[in-house]
Amino acid sequence: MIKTEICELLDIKYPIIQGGMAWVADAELASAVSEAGGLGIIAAGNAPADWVEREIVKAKEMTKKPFGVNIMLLSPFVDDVVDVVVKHEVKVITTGAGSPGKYMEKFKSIGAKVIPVVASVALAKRMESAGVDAVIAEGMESGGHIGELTTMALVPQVVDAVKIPVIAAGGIADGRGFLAALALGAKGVQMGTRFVVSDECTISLAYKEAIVKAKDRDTVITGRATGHPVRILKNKLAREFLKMESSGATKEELEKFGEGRLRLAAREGDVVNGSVMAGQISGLIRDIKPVKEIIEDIISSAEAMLKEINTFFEA
Ligand code: TUI
Repeated sequence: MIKTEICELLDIKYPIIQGGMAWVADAELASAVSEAGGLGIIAAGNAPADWVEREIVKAKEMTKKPFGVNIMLLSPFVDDVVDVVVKHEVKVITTGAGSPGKYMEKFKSIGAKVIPVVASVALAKRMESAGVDAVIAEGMESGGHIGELTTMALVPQVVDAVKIPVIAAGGIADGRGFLAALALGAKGVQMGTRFVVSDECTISLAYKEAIVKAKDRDTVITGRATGHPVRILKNKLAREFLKMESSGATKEELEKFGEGRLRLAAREGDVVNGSVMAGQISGLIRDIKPVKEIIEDIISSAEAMLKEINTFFEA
């Protein structure tokens, strides 16, 4: 049985956390992941605080197990979202796209476990000093807003730089990736794209099918010019966006062009003109299946691999 200190810290069976994906990670997906023994996460994204509050209330009805909320720090509603998670005493708070430093006191006042996503050693160290409980080291294989380092390079460097547990994210979707993350010194994994392609994920079927169809080189990084690089699947929107970037469009023009595109793909199923955020591991994902099966397959194949590895030493 694979157990790490993350299981104890978060009161979960398996050290598997679901990524906090805007427009994707709602109460339904989060409660399914928590029920299956991982940690489900509701993503606040750019949503107003009343939406986040409704999802928290729903998730509490759907599972008695712990779940978390991801706060996207670039959101215009971030202050109100922080107040909502504090009001509902959410057990685990993950953050993305910035530093949660100024909210730490509020989070700690409710005894929440705070786990920021970091994309560098420097931020990981700063977060450790600020008193967070763990960090998620997210490589640029991930979908959505990304940093510059790969998971393979980032995770061991963060592991060596901090004493708190490190969770690996980016490019992980099966038992091999899970075990590789543990070999790098991580105490758990966070997966996004794999959970998008699950039965319980409520986004459009077209979005899930686009990931299933994707091959290894079918993602691209847009938005480098705006200072917010974002990995998405190649489509008409990606081509148009990159063309605008290379012809010198302003940050404002690009931001305006990108507005509402994730919602368009995720909720309306327009995977041609919408932004289909997904990680490089999309090419490995071939089937839409229940969350419980995703998690149990990862654990059982990791355990089988460990047994096999042991036989190498006995020979
Ligand atoms: O946040 C994510 N992934 C996301 S957020 C998002 S919504 C969005 N859409 C367009 C533009 C911007 C956001 C879609 N996907 N992952 C966690 C993550 N955090 N990845 C990278 C970072 C990060 C980057 C820089 C965290 C901190 C940071 O610097 C903060 C500092 O103060 O040094």
